[in-house]
Amino acid sequence: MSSVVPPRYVVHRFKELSSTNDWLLAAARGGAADRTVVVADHQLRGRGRLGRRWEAPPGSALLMSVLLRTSLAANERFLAPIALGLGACEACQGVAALRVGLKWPNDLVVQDRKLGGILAEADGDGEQAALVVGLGLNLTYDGPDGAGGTSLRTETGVEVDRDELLEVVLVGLDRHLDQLEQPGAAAVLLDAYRLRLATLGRKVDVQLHDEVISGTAVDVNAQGHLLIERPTGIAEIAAGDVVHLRDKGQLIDEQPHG
Ligand code: BT5
Repeated sequence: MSSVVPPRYVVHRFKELSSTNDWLLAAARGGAADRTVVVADHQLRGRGRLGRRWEAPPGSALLMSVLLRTSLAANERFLAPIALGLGACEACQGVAALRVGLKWPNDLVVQDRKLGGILAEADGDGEQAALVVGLGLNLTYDGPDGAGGTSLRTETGVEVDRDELLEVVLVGLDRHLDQLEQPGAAAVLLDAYRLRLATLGRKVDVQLHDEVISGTAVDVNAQGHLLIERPTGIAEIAAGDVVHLRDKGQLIDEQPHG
């Protein structure tokens, strides 16, 4: 099969790495170019957010990171993982005919089952900052017991070709990043993000480091922050772990009056 990967991507492939994000952050410090990509069959220390682990047996997932030397201003860098998240959702639709949503900020979900996750990290700050955005997308492994995960195979019964999926993800990412160079493009990308965001309209608990905010997720603002409607007003969440609550379950749990 001939490759459709946009030519400016240079893809490095490994059987085993500590973590694709770690490898690429080190490569960035060594001067690696914009759109360098790394893919691994297996990670020994795959990382999630907040020091958590990302698990996947060898060959069971698309594990990749992309280096972006972006001209995005510091307050617009949150758009890079959104561009990757959208590209990944669209790739699942294109390659596996599966509708995948996003859980704020960037989890890939089918219904509420976690299909994939994104970890964005910066090396340095200011204009020279290199952004590394990593994606773990389950092909045949449903995630660790009890984590509520799923895989493309579980959802579709089909084993997707990892390299084909990688190519389509990169093409989609490229398209969204190119769009971002147009004036007013952030608003367009954010609209596409809102349409994918399974969190909007849901009752949620958001775990912050010292409290839980409960309410209905109503929007994301221009900074990508989640807006939660509560009886006391709107809470704006910059970072936190969202749990989608089951609306039906909540109704059943309600105590009858009187
Ligand atoms: C994330 O973290 O969802 C971001 C994961 C990013 C992983 C990619 S893989 C390529 C690149 N290189 C890296 O080292 N990392 C990135 P978080 O929201 O913190 O979710 C982590 C939690 O998800 C864990 O605590 C588990 O409960 C659960 N989990 C772990 N592995 C999973 C899997 N394969 N599928 C579903 N859930 C998983």
